This record gives sequence, structure tokens and C-alpha cells, in this order.
Amino acid sequence: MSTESQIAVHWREEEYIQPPPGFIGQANAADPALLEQFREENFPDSYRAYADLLTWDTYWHTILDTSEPPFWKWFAGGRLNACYNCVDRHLAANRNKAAFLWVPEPETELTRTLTYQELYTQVNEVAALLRDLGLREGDRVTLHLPMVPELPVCMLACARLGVVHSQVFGGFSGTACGDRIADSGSRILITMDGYHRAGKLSDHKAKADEAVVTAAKLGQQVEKVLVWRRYPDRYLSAGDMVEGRDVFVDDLLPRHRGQRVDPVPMPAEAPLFLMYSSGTTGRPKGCQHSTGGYLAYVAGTSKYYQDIHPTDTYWCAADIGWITGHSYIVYGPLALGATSVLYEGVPTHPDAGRCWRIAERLGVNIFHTAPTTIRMLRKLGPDEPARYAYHFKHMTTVGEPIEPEVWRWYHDVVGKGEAVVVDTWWMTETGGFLGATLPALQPMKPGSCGPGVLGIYPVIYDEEGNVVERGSGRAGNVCIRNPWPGVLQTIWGQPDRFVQLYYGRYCRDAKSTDWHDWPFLCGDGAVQAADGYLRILGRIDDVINVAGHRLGTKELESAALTVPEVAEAAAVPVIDELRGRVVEMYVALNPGKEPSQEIEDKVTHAIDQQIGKIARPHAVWIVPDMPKTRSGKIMRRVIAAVSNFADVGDVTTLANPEIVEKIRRQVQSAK
Ligand code: 6R9
Repeated sequence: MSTESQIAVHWREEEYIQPPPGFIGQANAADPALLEQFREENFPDSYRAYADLLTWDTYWHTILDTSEPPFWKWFAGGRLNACYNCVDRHLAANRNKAAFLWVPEPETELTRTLTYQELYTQVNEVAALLRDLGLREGDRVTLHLPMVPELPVCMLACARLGVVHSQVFGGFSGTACGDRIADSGSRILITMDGYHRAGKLSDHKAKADEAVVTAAKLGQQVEKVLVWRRYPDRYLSAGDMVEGRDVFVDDLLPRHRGQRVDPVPMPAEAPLFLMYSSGTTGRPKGCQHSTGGYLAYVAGTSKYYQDIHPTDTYWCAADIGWITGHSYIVYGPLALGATSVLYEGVPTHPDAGRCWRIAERLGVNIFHTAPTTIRMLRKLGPDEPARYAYHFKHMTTVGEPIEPEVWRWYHDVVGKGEAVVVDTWWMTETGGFLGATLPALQPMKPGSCGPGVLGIYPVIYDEEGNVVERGSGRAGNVCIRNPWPGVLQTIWGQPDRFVQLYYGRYCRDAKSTDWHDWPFLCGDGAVQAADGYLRILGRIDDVINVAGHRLGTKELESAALTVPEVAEAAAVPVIDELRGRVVEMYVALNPGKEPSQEIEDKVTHAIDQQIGKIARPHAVWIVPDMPKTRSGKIMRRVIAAVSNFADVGDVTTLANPEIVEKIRRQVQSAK
């Protein structure tokens, strides 16, 4: 087991909690026949129900093509356009309905409504602009945008043209953005001059300049930087526009006023977007998601698991820069023609009432957030929700395990006992939910996400590939036995790594075209109860989950190693009451270098620069040496145990066991 799952908090199985009767009556999934329809013997035909939520230009002929394992092709032969499905097809009946309600920061700014008609107009104009820049089907475009309506507008404009978008989380540094531009081979970057977060105006365009330099070093020329201008009257570094390269979108758009671009009917298996995620090695993985399978999967799971009806006001308080935002702010809700709330800022600024004020004002009735936010709001304003007159029917959590006592506050205080809570477990690679409860049909169990969702058949294997029986109480590696429409198609440009990472471990026969031989490795440790409910323990790879964000230990360590004094670095997870985990960096210095505050600061700065402030370590420890195996591998597990005041286990087989005690004295006395 990895350090993450080893230090996972363990709690006992909880009692079931039933949904409120008022919820059951109105639920999209209220008929148990749905569970029957998705029984394993009906797989893969059961997924026809999800495909039929979409409008196809050419209907597919083969539901699942397994001829080139594990590069599964869903809805083969079908053609569709994702933008058409999310925008155009809603115009006839719902032209004037809000597609997005945008709540900017500061709070004094008015909420902006973007109707389906307005969204249609804007998406077409931006698509016309991108087309005139020469972008065609299959080209990649990197977006580095904050939480503004321009972000989904750009995504949908790309989708309209069959262009693959790659949105890099706005909080990532210019360097991190540049790495992803180079990896995806984007020649166009779309960014914004600046944005507000927690009361501070950030000069975002400056990051684009760094990104272009980084990409060029890696061999990728960025030809155009398109800059959305939000603060035309303020001097940000957007003032330093590079002649011939940088253009303000608002200077170009007037040429495209009123233009329309036909949505390009794309093959179901054409890539829709890339979403970069952290993995075991330093190089980020561009998870490639398909057009037909992905869109069908997020539409289906949004309908049945988030219970989105056309009349709901739905708010997923994640950032579109992560997979949660792609699937459950943009594509899922829009495919269903819902109203989706976008908000800018953080939930705790200016105070712990921000979310509840937004919910009250906009009439939000479905709310989706992460345990780290719930923990923070519980600490800062435990009685705050009661002061606001909002009513949720449904609440979701995502991103990390939620402790039962935090779950209860969410259910009782935030949900006021009126809402169901759906704990959704999944990852960037899986496109949509893997484990969760169908809210009207399956009871909740705090701390467990639930069984596999419709059409997902999980299994837990031990290291040798034996099945760990349900109810045995033993943990193992959770896998999905079958393909599903939302699963990533490949890692962009690294097909071998894709096969090896997700299927290499438990594939029974590399020549087999029978999907039964290809279990998908999710990357988490888990325990499965007798009722099939999964309790997720954490990552089994070298990934640290900080406040729901995946940070690769290798990326953190590579950044620390750019500091000239640093010889070795280890990033370890440390349990944190609010954020679940935080990162502590351990570094050993080159011979002749003395520990100093300056070196610690340099390490922090290097991580800020190369990844972004979200990855900033909680502490930097300069230690005399790293505990190592005899073959020279740094034992992160041992360091993590020391940092967490946990049992380090047997260290006598290490090459340098005495260092463990030294580190313990240094670190534990300072904490
Ligand atoms: C969607 C998303 C994936 C990792 C995943 C797991 C953790 C996500 C969870 C959860 C327990 C949940 N995770 N949801 N753990 N309960 N409901 O978060 O994607 O950023 O790729 O992270 O997050 O460890 O492997 P991503």
C-alpha cells in the first residue's frame, strides 16, 4: 500500500440513512427497473439509454467496439457535435432560459445571466474567430482561463469546430501551463488579462508570457495569444502585448458579429478535450476524452445521480479547470438543458456565508462541492446556513473521502434535513462518476460513496490479482471490470503509458479482445462492504490529494530540485484537519551547503513558480539525509510516518536506519 492509503483515516461502517420522502417523489431515477436495466447481463446494451439522451447526426451502429483493446470505441459509426447537443438543440423550447448564471467577485458586482440564445450567439462568434485563425478538426487549443463565462464559451466554440480544447486550471503557474501547451502541441493560447480571487486582483496575462517561453523551450511555438479583456481601463501586464502574437479578443470579435458556424458532425470517438492530471512520473498526463461516449456518460450520470431536471438551478462550486467542472458544470448540465451556476472566488471570502447567500439569491436547489470546502465552512460558520432561506433537494460531494462527522454536518445543517447527499467517487481519467448512490433508490451511508454506479462493476484485487471478497474488511486496489463510455481514450501522445498505467497491472491476456480480460486500475485503495458500498482510502500511486487536488510527488520534487543547493527531495502527505492532506517537502542539501531559511524559501518559491500556489508546501524540512533502501530508493512512507507522528514500522532493513531517529527528533520537536 502507498503512503496515502496507509495513513488514511479509518472509521467504522455507519448506519444507512434514507432519503427524504419529498425527494423520492420527484426523482429522475425513482423506478427500480432502472437498476434491472443496468444489470451486468445487459451490458453494454444498457448504455443505449445514455446515448439516447443525445442528438446524433448519424446514429451509431456498434455500441462497443473492442477490436483494439484497451482502446475501446463507444457508439462506433455515430456522428454528433457536442456543442450542438449542449446549446443549439435547446433553442427551440428554451431560448430565453439561463444556461449560465455567473456570480463574479467582488460580491457587489451583479450576477450575469447568459441565456441559451446568448450562449449560442457568443459561441458562434468565437467559433468564427477561431476558424479564421485556421483552426480545424483535431487541432488543439490551450485555454488558461479563470471562472468566467468566456471559459465555457471557448470550450463550446472549440467543440463546435471539432477542435480539441485543453483548459489548464487558472491557478496553475505560467510554467505549468507552458508544459501542457507543449505536450498538447497547441499553437494558440487563450487567456484573460486578470481576475479577482479572495479580494485580490491577479495579473493573469503575465502567466501567458511565461507559458509561451516555457513552451518554446520545449519546442512548441505559440503563434497567437488571445486575451479576453475584463479590465480595459486598468493597467495590467496586458499592457505589454507582444506585437504580432498577442491580440485582444474584443478587438477581433466585432469582425465576427452575427456570424454563424455550422456545428461539425464529429465521429463519436473523436477527442473532445484533454484534461491534464498528475501521475507517477513528472510528465503530466493529458487524459483524452471522447465526444460521444463522454457526453453520453456525463449526461446520464447528471440526470440520474445529480437528479438534474430542466427546472432546477444547479450549482457545482468546483472550478472548470478540473474534470469536475468540465463534466458537471459544463457538459453534463448543458446536455440536459439545465441552468448551471458559475461562481468566481472562494467559498470563504468575504465570509462563510458567501455560498448560502448565492444559493438563496439564485434559488439554487442542487449543490455540489468538495469535503475540503465543507470542512472549512463548518469550522468558520457552523451556524451560518440556518440564517439563509435556501432549500436544497440534493447535495453532492467529490474529490476526497468525507469523514462521517463532516458528512453529518453537511446533511443536517447545510441540507437542513431536506436534501439527499450523494458522495461521488471518480477521477479525471473516468470522465464521470464511478461510485455513488442513486439518491431515491439506494440509502446513504456516511463515509462510503456507495456501490458502482449504473453500468460500472467494481472489483477489489490484492497485489497478486486475487479478488478481495466483499465484506472481508480487507483493503485492496479498486478496479472496474468493464469499459464504460466515459473512460479516457488514451494519454495524449503516450499510448503505451496509457495501457501500462491503467491496464498493465491486472490484464489477463494482452491479446484478448474480450473486455473481461482488461480490468481498469482506478489508482485508489478501497474496502468494499458486504452490501457492495465502497469506502475509498486514497491514492495508491505517488499522488497526494490536497483539498481535492491531485499533486504528483514527482512534480513537486522536480521543482524542489531546481534549487541549486538541493541534492534530494521527497514530498510527503500530512493529515490536515481542513484540507484532508497537505504537502511537506523534505530536502537534503549538496555537500558543503548549510541549512537556512533562504533555502527553504527558495524551495517554496520554486514550487509556486513551476506548479502554482495551490501546490505550496505546508513545511520545508532540510534534513541531513533521506532514509533509503539498500538500492537507494527514498522511503517516502517512512518520512510520511514521521511527519504524521505515526509508527514508522520496521526500518532495520534500510541502508541508513539511524537517520530516521535523527529526522524524528528534528521534525517532531519543531511541530
Ligand atoms: C473527480 C476527481 C481523483 C482522486 C481519486 C480519489 C479522490 C475523488 C472521491 C475521492 C473519496 C470521493 N476522490 N472523489 N476519494 N471519495 N468521493 O476528484 O478527480 O482530481 O482526478 O482526483 O480523488 O483518490 O483517485 P481527480
